[in-house]
Amino acid sequence: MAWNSASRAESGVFPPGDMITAVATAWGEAAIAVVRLTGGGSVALADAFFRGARPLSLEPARRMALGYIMDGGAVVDQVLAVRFEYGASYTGEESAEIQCHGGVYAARRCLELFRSRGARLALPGEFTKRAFLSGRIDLAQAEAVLGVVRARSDAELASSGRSLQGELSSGLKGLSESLTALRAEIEARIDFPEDVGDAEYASYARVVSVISEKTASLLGRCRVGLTLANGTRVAIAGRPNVGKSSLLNAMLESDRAIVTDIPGTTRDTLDAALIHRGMSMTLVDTAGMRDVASAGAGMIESMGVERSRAAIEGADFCVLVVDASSPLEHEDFEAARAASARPTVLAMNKRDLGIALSDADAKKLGYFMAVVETSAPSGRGVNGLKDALFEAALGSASPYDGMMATERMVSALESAANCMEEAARALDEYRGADIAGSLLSEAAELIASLLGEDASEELLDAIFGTFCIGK
Ligand SMILES: Nc1nc2c(ncn2[C@@H]2O[C@H](COP(=O)(O)OP(=O)(O)O)[C@@H](O)[C@H]2O)c(=O)[nH]1
Ligand SMILES: [Mg+2]
Repeated sequence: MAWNSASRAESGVFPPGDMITAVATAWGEAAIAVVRLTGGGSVALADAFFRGARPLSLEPARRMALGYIMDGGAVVDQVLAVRFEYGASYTGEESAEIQCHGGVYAARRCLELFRSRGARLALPGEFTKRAFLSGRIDLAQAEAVLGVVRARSDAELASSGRSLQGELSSGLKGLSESLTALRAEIEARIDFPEDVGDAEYASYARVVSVISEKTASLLGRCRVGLTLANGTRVAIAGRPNVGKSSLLNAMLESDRAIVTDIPGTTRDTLDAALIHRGMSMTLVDTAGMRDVASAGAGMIESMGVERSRAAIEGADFCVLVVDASSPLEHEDFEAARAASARPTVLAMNKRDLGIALSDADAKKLGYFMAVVETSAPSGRGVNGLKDALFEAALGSASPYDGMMATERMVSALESAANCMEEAARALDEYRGADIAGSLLSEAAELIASLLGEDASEELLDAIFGTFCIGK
C-alpha cells in the first residue's frame, strides 16, 4: 500500500485507539526514564493511572504536571507527566509522556499498566514513522533523526541537524519543482513539434544545466554527510617492523597495539576508532606483509598475512608504511601490491633515523594519494597523516557542509543526476523533446521518492526498522 499526503489526511492517519507505548530512554540505571504513549485516547489512558493536582487531561498541553502513577491503590512512582495535543506532538497525534525515576523497574511497570488498557508496545522507529505518516516530517527528515541519535562528532551532529531542520528537504523540493516545471513546458510543446526549434532546445538545455549544477552540489553535500555517518575504514599495511603498530598508537595517542622490535609481533588485525576533524575513522592494524614461504613463518603468522589482505580489501583506504631509514626490501613491494587494492597514502616512517629512500623509490612502489613523512614514537607527521586520510575521504569538502543522507538517498540522487545528464545530451543533439521530457520526469520521481512521496510500506518498514524502540 502506498501513502501520500492526500490519502493520509483523508484517512485520518490511524483508527482512534491504535495507541502505542514504549520506554524512550535507554534501559539501565539512570536519573529518569521516559515512557511515551501516542495515538488517539492517549491522555485518557494516562489519566487512568495518573494522580496529580488535577487529571492530566485538564492540565495545559505541553506543561509538566507532578503526580503519581497508581496501580489500584498502590503508588508505582512519583512522576512528571505531560500531554500533547493532536497536531502538536512528535508524532502529530495526541500523546502523553511520563517521566519516572530512573532505573528500569518503575518505567516497566508504567508501560505494563498502559498495555493492560489497550496500548501496544511500539515497533522500532514507530513514533518517528507516525510523525512521517501524519505529514509532520518527510522521509529525509525522518532519516536524519537517526543521524542525530547516532552522531559521534560535532560535524556529524551538525549535518544531521541540517537535514532534520529541512535543509535537505527544501533542496530536494526545489529540484523537484524546477524539474516538473521544465517538463511541463517541454511536454506542452510536444504536440507541436514544428514549434520546437534550435532556440527552444538551447533554452531547455540551459535550464537543465542549472538544475544539474544544483543537484551536483546537493549530492556533494550528501556524500559528505554519508561519509561522516558511515565513517571511513583505514587499513595500515606494510612489511613487519616498519612501525605500523607504533603509527596506530601515535594516531590514537594511546598504547593500543603492542609494539616490539621483534618482527611479526602483530599477528591478528586490531580495530581502533578515531575521530579527526569531525570524521570518524576505524584504523585497522595488520600483521604485516611477509613473504611467508621464504621467511619460514609459522602457520599463525601466515594466517595473519591472509587477514591483512582481507583487512585491506574490507577498508576504504590504506596506509602503506615503509621504513624510510633503510632501503626497500622485497616485502615492501609485496605489501605495496596488496595495498594497491585501495586508494593509498604512503607513510615514510622512522624519518628520525635518517632518510634512505628517494622520491624515485616511492614511485617504484606505486601511485599514492599522498606521501607523508612520519616518526611514530615522537608523533612527528602523524597529524599530517590523519589530514591526508581525511582529505582522501572527503576531498576538499568541509565536514561542516555535510548534510546527513543515507546510501539510498545518495544513489537515488546519482541516478537523478544521470537522467538529467542524458536529458541534456538529448537536447544538445536535438533528439526530440519527448525523450528529454521523460528523462526529466524520471529524475523528478527519483527526487520525490527521497521525500517519501508514494513510499511503499516495505520501504518504510526497512527504514524505520533500523531505529530503536521508543524513537
Ligand atoms: N626510531 C624509530 N623507531 C620506530 C619508529 N616507528 C616504530 N619504531 C620502532 O620499530 C619497532 C617496530 O615497531 P612496530 O610498531 O611494532 O612495527 P610493526 O611491526 O610494523 O607494527 C619498534 O621497536 C618501534 O619502537 C620510528 O618512527 N622511529
Ligand atoms: Mg605491529
